[in-house]
Amino acid sequence: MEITGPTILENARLATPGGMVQGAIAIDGDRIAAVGDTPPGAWARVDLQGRLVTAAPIDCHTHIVHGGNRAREWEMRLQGASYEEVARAGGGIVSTVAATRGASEDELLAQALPRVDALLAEGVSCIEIKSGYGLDLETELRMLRVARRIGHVRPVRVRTSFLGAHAVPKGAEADAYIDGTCIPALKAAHAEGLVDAVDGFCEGIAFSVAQMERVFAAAKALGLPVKLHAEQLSHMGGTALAARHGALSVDHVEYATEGDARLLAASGTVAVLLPGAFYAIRETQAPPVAAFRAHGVPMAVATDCNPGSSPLTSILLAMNMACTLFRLTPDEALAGITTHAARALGLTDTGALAPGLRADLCIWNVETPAELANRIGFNPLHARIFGGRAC
Ligand code: DI6
Ligand code: FE
Repeated sequence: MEITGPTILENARLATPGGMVQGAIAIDGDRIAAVGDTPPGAWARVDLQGRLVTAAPIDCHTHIVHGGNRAREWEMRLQGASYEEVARAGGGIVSTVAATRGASEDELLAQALPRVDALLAEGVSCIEIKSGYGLDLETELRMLRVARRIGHVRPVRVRTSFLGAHAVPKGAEADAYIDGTCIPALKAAHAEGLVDAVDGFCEGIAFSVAQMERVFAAAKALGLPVKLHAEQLSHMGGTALAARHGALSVDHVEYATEGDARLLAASGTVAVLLPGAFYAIRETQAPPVAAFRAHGVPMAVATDCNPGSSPLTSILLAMNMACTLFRLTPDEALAGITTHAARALGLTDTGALAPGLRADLCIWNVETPAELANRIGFNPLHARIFGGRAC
């Protein structure tokens, strides 16, 4: 498919914020010009033959830039070791830190691109990419530079999150690391224009609420929005902290409570569900989806693509898992990888089929969102339109 000028895609099934609409969607330049009815004028026309059109998926939580892999550690976990046991035994995040520190910018880019391409093959238009496997100033910045380069060498938008507070590096003490390395690295990365948001891992094996509070204060001083890996393995109070700071999102949230759901609703913070991590570490506690729903907390869905807890590079499988494992409806899962994913990144110009938004959309060889979410390991993408161009 090619789009060379103002174009009407007609005979489509459109998944709009208000529900399914039969009809046409018009694209003018990099924007959606109309949804539902056909604007007058001399537009090129493409017959979609009843195909489903959605906003393009946004993967709003990834650690897609990293060195090496952790297949060996996975084998250990298959023998019975838990994710936390592996981490305490010197495996886990810190082993990826060693591999990432040892890789050049070009090597990190070369390792990341096949994973990026897997997401693009499913139509993804925007990827959030975190640092957090450097844990020193130089490597944190290198990861973020690689993330930015991905947006230049592929037709995809990249949003970066500084995740210096991901793990305590070997031999360091947590408080000294936060004040002496993490916060100075954040300032340096921001000065280089490498940071769109600030993230952290609030957990027993990572950082406390008090430590994250200091990172968030530094983010605020720089005018950067915050987000947090919260209540993934235990209830630490990270959700309440994030809500207090008006965070864009709290991510994982398996151990969040109904009280947390109330706080998130009040602060307008998105709950990002990461079923790939839940699956891969054989977690048994599912996030409180019913409470999120009852209190009107927007739920996003993402891959959490990382070498340890979620070696997943399929946004469609994340969508399927969100339904099967967490009981989201297919419509909720679709909103989770589009509208609410955009919101989790603070993006207001994409993530829905609505006039005036960026023309980031996907045409699928299925008829309904349920068909899109239902299959496992099947990619029905017909065409991907990124900023008004088919590519
Ligand atoms: N939670 C996760 O699931 C990932 N990071 C985090 O804070 C895991 C990252 C890894 O295991 O390498
Ligand atoms: Fe993560």
